[in-house]
Amino acid sequence: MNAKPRILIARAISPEVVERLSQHFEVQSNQDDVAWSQPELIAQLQGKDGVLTTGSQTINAELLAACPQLKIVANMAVGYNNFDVPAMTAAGVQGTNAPDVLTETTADFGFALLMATARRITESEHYLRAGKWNAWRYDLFAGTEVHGSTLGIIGMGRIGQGIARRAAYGFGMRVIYHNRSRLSPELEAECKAGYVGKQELLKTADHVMLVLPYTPENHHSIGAAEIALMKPTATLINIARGGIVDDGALAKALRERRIAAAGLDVFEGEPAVHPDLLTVDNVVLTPHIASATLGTRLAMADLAASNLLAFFEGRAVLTPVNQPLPRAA
Ligand code: 8YV
Repeated sequence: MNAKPRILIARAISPEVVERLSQHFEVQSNQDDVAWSQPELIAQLQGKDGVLTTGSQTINAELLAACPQLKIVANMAVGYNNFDVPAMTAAGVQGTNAPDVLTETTADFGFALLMATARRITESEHYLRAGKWNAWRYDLFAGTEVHGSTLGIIGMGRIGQGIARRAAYGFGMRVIYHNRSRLSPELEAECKAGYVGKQELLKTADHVMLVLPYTPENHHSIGAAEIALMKPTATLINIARGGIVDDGALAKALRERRIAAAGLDVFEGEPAVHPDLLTVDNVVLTPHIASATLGTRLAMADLAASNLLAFFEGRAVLTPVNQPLPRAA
């Protein structure tokens, strides 16, 4: 009988999925809180046939060249900007992501962050905990209206559509969106969302929600010039990827009250956070937890595991991001 394929689990995941994988593969698992550096990951990948990893671990040509036995990288994330897809394809390495299973949970969080930001929930809690609350005032932590306002969504994939439905049906919001391609008329009608140009969206929306994938082309695509287009009463929510927003320019705009507030779950260079963001009051900051319910994280890991199983059983992977060329022997 052939030896079992050797799999590396690069970040701590739900124990049930480690157990499932262990029944089929020889598994080595990083259950530490700390992510491996790139040289550490390369060292750990020696002799491994596959790896289950997260969106924060870079898979590039250098790593692929240093890990000739590697055949598949299963990302436990819908976003895969951590992959150099052409390099993986050329190297004959299959890439997979984990879409769909996190859509509704992530859309819930986008809305939670919008509510917390517009209604100043964390800022007012800090005030209360600091013992500063001594009287009712008509304008104490007066926020921005959510119901009936206009939500602008940039990036109208599955998660963006989930947010649009929540906004339109749950909160009676007017929804406008901008995306690389327009939705079908049927989907626009179902999401009650109207397509607009990016500039019009930034000028018109009361709340701007970023849900687009990161690409080198949209690096800092929300910077000082774009923020200047927004209403001074507007809020900006980023649940997409760090790097899409110029965090330094945003911190400056928030400090100068050029926009009312921001809610950020993702940061350029995370887990580091731009120091200027830590010193402004009108921003809600969360540590990349939009998909973080145990059920959803289990489903994401399970889908990554299913991709590994399918691959090594010679079946089609469930959620491929490339069609690799044959790997050189
Ligand atoms: C992940 C995410 O938690 O799915 C994504 O793209 O950003 C998150 O759900 C994160 O990338 C770790 O894999």
